[in-house]
Amino acid sequence: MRPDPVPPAFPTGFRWSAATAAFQIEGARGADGRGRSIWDDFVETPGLVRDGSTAEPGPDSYHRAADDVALLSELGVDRYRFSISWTRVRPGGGAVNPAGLDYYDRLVDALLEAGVTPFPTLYHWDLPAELEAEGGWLNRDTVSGFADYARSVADALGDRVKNWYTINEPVSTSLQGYAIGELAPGRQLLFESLPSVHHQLLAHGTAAGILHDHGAEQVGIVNNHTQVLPAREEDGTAAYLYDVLHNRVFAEPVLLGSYPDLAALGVDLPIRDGDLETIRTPCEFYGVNFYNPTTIRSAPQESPIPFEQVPTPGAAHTGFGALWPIVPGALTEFLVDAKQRYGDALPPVIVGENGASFPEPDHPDGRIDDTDRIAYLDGHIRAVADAIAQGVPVQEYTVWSLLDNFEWAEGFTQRFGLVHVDQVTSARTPKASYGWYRDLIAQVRTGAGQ
Ligand code: GBH
Repeated sequence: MRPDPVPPAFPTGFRWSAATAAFQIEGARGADGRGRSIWDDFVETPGLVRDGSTAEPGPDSYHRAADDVALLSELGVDRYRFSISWTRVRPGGGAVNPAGLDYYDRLVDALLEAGVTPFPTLYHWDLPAELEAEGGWLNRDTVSGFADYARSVADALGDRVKNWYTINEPVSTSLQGYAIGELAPGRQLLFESLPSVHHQLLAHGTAAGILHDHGAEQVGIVNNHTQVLPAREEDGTAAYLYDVLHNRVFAEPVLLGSYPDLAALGVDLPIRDGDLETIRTPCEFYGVNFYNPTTIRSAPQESPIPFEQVPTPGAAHTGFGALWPIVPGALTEFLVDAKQRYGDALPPVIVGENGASFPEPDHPDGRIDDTDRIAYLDGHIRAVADAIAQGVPVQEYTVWSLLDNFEWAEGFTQRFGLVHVDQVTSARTPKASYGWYRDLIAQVRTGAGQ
């Protein structure tokens, strides 16, 4: 079904963006003295990545950044969300590697030249492997390592880059990386993983202070959020716990300066005096990555965790499978609920990622008419407009992703791009959704304020 031809209404000044992340697009892992990250270890461990791929070359954006900038410019986005690789800038978490900074220095200049505002993320999951060997995000020392890294990036780019995301989706790192092992570093610590939550949030607050000291105008964390739905009436407790662990543990220290009550889980976080003040450092926006609602039921007695995820009844799903339902209204409801819950403690919201994968050929002959992606994006963009109409201060919307890229444990099997990428030749071919998004941005801009 083609979307409604009447474009949604957005306030004047609403911003549009598209996103990528370093490990997912750069390739060129041997270039410039880049160190090893936990993702290099993960992709080299047989059986962990679905198609056995290693992220190389993928889009090869390390060598093709000019192509990416041209695509962004033609798309007409206000900003580009990309991430900076800690292992290029400070290999091993050690001394600054100027050659590693050069790539980002050139990318920033090229974006500014093209009229696209650079909006980098400091941490999108590529922790130096040497730091993981010392405990990674379970170890409080990683916070000071991150502060040093943030300082060196701000020193090098802060004259031109004024807008920053600190940490991407700490929930994915804690739950999938440290608790159940689906993502790097592949640990299976269940509730013992929780110190990684506190240390990532502390790293966010510490870096936010450093970036502000370097003249940053807009800084924020970007959390992955979901609307949690109980499968049956008797699943209320399981759904409540999942909401605490997936959403509230990450939102409330940042917005309110306190953690939700974790007593029911029997865990203690390694909080020291002053930590919560650091985590609550005032920020100019709150980043929300949103993909789908999550339906939860209580797990069988023998399970080590008290909940499990099940398909959302009645919902179609993306190419990622039954646990990735398509329910655009869930985004409106999540945003309205967050505004009700947090009131004035919620700063302007930036949707930092939203998008979907669908099965598409590796080597298309001709154009990819990705009507299912267009419908998904159209529905979620209208859901954002609805939330704004209900009083939620959303300022910006970002498509995940500009490019087909390396989808972590799913390797190259999931395509999220507005632009198709041949994973062998790295050739870029805009899909129908690219032209659709370009036209939507232009129409909304023309119609804004009317
Ligand atoms: C975001 O994660 C990420 O920020 C981004 O890098 C990613 O490409 C994008 O979404 C699309 O997934 O089946 O073991 O591979 C959103 C949360 C975490 C959901 C990983 C899918 C897959 C786990 N995602 N998860 S696995």
